[in-house]
Amino acid sequence: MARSAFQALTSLVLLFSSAARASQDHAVCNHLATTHGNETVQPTEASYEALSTENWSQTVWAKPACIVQPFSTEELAYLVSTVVDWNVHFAVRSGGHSVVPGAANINGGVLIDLSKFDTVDYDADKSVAVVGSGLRWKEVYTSLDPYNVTVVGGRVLEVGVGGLTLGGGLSYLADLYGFVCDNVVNYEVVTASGSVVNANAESNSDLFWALKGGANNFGIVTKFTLKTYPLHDAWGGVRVYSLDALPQLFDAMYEYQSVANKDPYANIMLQAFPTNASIGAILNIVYLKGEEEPEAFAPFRNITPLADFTQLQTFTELMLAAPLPELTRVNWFSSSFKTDKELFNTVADIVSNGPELDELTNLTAGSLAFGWQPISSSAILAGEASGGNALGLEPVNQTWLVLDVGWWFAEDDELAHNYTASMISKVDEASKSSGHYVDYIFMNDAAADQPVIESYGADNVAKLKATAAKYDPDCVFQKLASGGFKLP
Ligand SMILES: Cc1cc2nc3c(=O)[nH]c(=O)nc-3n(C[C@H](O)[C@H](O)[C@H](O)COP(=O)(O)OP(=O)(O)OC[C@H]3O[C@@H](n4cnc5c(N)ncnc54)[C@H](O)[C@@H]3O)c2cc1C
Ligand SMILES: *[C@@H]1O[C@H](CO)[C@@H](O)[C@H](O)[C@H]1NC(C)=O
Ligand SMILES: *[C@@H]1O[C@H](CO)[C@@H](O)[C@H](O)[C@H]1NC(C)=O
Ligand SMILES: *[C@@H]1O[C@H](CO)[C@@H](O)[C@H](O)[C@H]1NC(C)=O
Ligand SMILES: *[C@@H]1O[C@H](CO)[C@@H](O)[C@H](O)[C@H]1NC(C)=O
Ligand SMILES: *[C@@H]1O[C@H](CO)[C@@H](O)[C@H](O)[C@H]1NC(C)=O
Ligand SMILES: *[C@@H]1O[C@H](CO)[C@@H](O)[C@H](O)[C@H]1NC(C)=O
Ligand SMILES: CC(=O)N[C@H]1CO[C@H](CO)[C@@H](O)[C@@H]1O
Repeated sequence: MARSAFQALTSLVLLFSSAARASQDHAVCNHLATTHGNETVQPTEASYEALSTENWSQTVWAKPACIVQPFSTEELAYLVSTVVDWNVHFAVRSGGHSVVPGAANINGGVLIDLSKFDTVDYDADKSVAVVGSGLRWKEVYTSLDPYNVTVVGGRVLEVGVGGLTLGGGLSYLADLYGFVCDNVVNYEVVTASGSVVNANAESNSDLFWALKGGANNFGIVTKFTLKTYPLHDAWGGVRVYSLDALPQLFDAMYEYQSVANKDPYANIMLQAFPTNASIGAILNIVYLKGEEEPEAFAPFRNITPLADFTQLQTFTELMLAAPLPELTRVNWFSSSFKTDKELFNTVADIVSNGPELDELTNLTAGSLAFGWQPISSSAILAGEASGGNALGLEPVNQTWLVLDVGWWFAEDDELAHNYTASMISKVDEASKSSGHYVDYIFMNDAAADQPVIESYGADNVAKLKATAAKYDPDCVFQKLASGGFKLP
């Protein structure tokens, strides 16, 4: 009796507080619609539907109380202080390609859509470009192409600049210049108090370091100043193989990753679709010079592809050939490990023959792809040379494995998660037991429940927390913007 009365009371309180929250959400949205009508989209407006589902995976679609699209840093600063004053929950979105529910969209509350931060300003004298945080990489690269320069950025052109850069960022230029975050020289940030702060090596250097991998825990970045590098011509493209070629491809991969001096202009990413034999295995080959068939790719030469699309082209054209896959619901998981022949064989077996594959295939439109991403110690050393980042990586050669799972219906969300989580934990166990585990989970390829920031190491976590306490003393980016990879 007492127990059920207590339960009834708690649910009443919960009901009341969620009703109170909803009415607060509507009040702030009505206020913003009155004062900033041209930046505020209410659920009754025609563009709301498309904007609230402007995400790659349907698992992250949500229904915010309203969507705001500030068109300047000052407007964003005003908006943040308003939302904080009203104590309303919010989410921040750049390209919307995170697969983590709640990271870049929100049910109720305010969605801050950065798409109006969309300019690229190239400064040839300083060899930098100031890039708006709401852009996709396509606009960044095509704006810089006329000058024959590029930036260290994403590998698929539809993906957003903001999330990719704040998660560390893997680029085809990483072995040469470090990760995407290592090539940011200034962040313009709106903090929780509504102040505009520039974070770089000279001023606010603690925030500068924290943003290199620290995601949305410190403020909202409006513009990134990125180093530019001369680059125009490249060679490469994809080669397609049947799944039968996987053992040979893994042998070649091991050889490629263990040569004495890996050519930093050479990049490989192996993707395979063990649940979809008709797609098979795809090797993305990228050489950052206009030279055909460089020696770095020799280990792959004797494996006959079903199709070969490698050619001389511009670097942007090469990346344009990799479209955004059209999948309905998506999740992904990440694991990192050192280079070892036996471990490679074990992992290859888990991801291409594991019992989870049958289970996944039984889900409606269930499919699994794995991506094998070699990372050289030179990438980590280049990051250290440009001031270091929060990622906590040891300078060793390693592989960042990603498992991408796709399926159709919401009722299968949990099973898709569980089977793929089971595979990644087998990979983790194999690398741990053989002594080749790398304690780093790549945020941009990680599932919501993977402990990403914890993997940066205790010292880095302590520094990140101290920085958050300084720039966001009221924990707004932990409590009101609670989606995404948060500080532990
Ligand atoms: C097809 C495909 C290819 C990919 N290729 C690569 C790749 O080559 N390299 C790589 O590193 N990753 C890659 N990724 C992963 C990608 O980096 C992540 O999905 C990333 O989250 C995408 O960034 P976004 O801006 O589109 O995401 P969003 O979903 O908009 O944002 C992700 C997170 O970052 C936060 N955030 C975004 N912008 C800001 C900002 N300005 N200020 C504060 N917080 C912000 C959001 O709040 C959210 O929590 C790829 C993803 C896909 C789908
Ligand atoms: C919105 O209104 C403000 C103030 O009236 C104006 O300065 C701004 O240009 C408008 N923005 C858009 C996107 O129309
Ligand atoms: C860019 O490179 C191309 C091809 O190498 C060359 O024709 C063009 O003149 C260069 N443009 C600039 C602005 O340097
Ligand atoms: C990483 O591999 C390269 C060759 O690819 C080698 O020169 C280098 O010594 C290795 N680095 C470490 C730290 O083992
Ligand atoms: C997949 O579905 C088929 C048909 O329903 C069933 O016979 C089989 O046992 C299932 N496989 C797994 C691994 O659940
Ligand atoms: C992969 O196979 C699944 C069946 O398991 C199918 O539904 C899906 O469409 C295939 N994916 C692609 C990209 O062909
Ligand atoms: C998924 O795994 C969790 C945790 O192990 C478990 O509680 C849950 O029942 C599983 N879900 C399904 C649908 O199997
Ligand atoms: C507005 C928009 O781009 N929405 C897209 C969200 O993602 C789905 C699935 O890829 C697309 O069909 C929508 O067009």
